[in-house]
Amino acid sequence: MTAPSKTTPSPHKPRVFSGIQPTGNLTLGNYLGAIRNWAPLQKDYECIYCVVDQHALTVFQDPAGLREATRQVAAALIACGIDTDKHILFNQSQNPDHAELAWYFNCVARMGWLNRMTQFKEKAGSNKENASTGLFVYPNLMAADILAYRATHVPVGEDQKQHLELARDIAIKFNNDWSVADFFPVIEPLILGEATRVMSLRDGTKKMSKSDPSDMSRINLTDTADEIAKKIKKAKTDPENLPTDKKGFAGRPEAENLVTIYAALTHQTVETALSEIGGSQFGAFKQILADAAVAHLEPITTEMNRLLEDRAEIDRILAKGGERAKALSAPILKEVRDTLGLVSA
Ligand code: AQP
Repeated sequence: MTAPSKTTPSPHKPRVFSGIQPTGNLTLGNYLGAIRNWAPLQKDYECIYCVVDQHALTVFQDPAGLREATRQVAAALIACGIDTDKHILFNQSQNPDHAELAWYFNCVARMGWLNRMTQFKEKAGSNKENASTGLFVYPNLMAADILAYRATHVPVGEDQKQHLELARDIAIKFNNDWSVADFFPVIEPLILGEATRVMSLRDGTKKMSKSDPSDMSRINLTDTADEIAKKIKKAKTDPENLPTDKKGFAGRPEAENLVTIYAALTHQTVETALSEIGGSQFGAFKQILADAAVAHLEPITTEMNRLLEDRAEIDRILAKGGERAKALSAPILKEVRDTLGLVSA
C-alpha cells in the first residue's frame, strides 16, 4: 500500500471509488490486483464501484459483447462481496456527469501530461496515428470518474498508479486555476495485497490482461477447474527449481510471478510461501498452485453463474446504482459549472 499523505488533513469525507472495464473476461490479475481488495473496504468507507463501459469504447467493442461483459463484470463484483444495498454499483454510462466532467478536464490537463502515459503508448502500439482520441484522453475520464464524487481513495493495481497521479495533478490544477482550495480532494491510491501486478502466464515480463489475444496467457474468473489446471500446467517456466528466497527471483520473472500468485491466493507473503515451496520442481509446484487457484476461484465462478441466470435483476441493480450515483455527483457538477462560469438554472 502506498504511504498515506502527510499533508494537512483533507476536508473531504473519506469515499472510495474504483472502476473496471468490461473489455472481456475478468482475469486473475484484475481479481488479485483490484477486485479482491474492494469488498473489505466497504467496512470503513462509503464505496462506489463502477463498470466503466465508456472507457471500454476507446477501442472498438461489439455491442452485444459489451452488454454481456458489463453484466458479467457486475456479477463478478457481486460474487466477490460487493453489497449493492449499502454501497453503489453501476455502469458508467448511466451517469452522464462523468463524461461532462471529463470534458472540463480535457481543458485542464496538458498535452505533455498525457503524452507521458505509458498505458497509451502500450495500447496504441506502433500505430499511434490510428488510435482513437478517446484512448489518448482516457486518463481525463478516469479522473472525472473519481472526482465527480470527490472520492478520496482509489483501490487499483500497480498499472493504474500513473493515471492516478495524473488525476491528482488535474485536481490540484483545477483548485489552483479557479482559486478554489480543496474543491477537489487530493486522491490517495490504495495499492493493496501481495500481487499488485500479476504477469502473463506466457511471458513474465508482460502484464496479465483481459484483452491479450492469447487466452493461455491468463486465468479468467469464468474458467473451469480443468481450464485453470491446464493453463497453469502450460505456464512458461525455466529449467531451475524454485528459489528459496526472493533474491533468487533475479532474472526469473515467470518463477516470481507464479510464486506471487500462489502467495496471494493462500493469503501469505512471498517470503512465507517460499519457506513452504522454495526448492520444489516446477511440476510439483504447478499442481499445488492449480489446486489453490481452483479452491479459491470456484466459489466465485459458481456464484457469478448463478447471478447471471437473472440478467434482468443485474440490470435493475446497475440502474438503481446509477440513480444513486447521479444523486451524489449532481450537486458537485453544479458547483463545477458555477465555478467555471457556465450559466445554468
Ligand atoms: N495484471 C494485473 N495485475 C494487477 N492488477 C491488475 N489490474 C488489471 N490488470 C492487472 C487492475 O484491475 C483493475 C481494472 O482494470 P481495467 O479493467 O480498468 O483495465 P486494465 O488495467 O487495462 O486491465 P486489463 O485487464 O489489462 O484490461 P484491458 O486488457 O482491457 O486493458 C485496475 O485497478 C487495474 O489496476
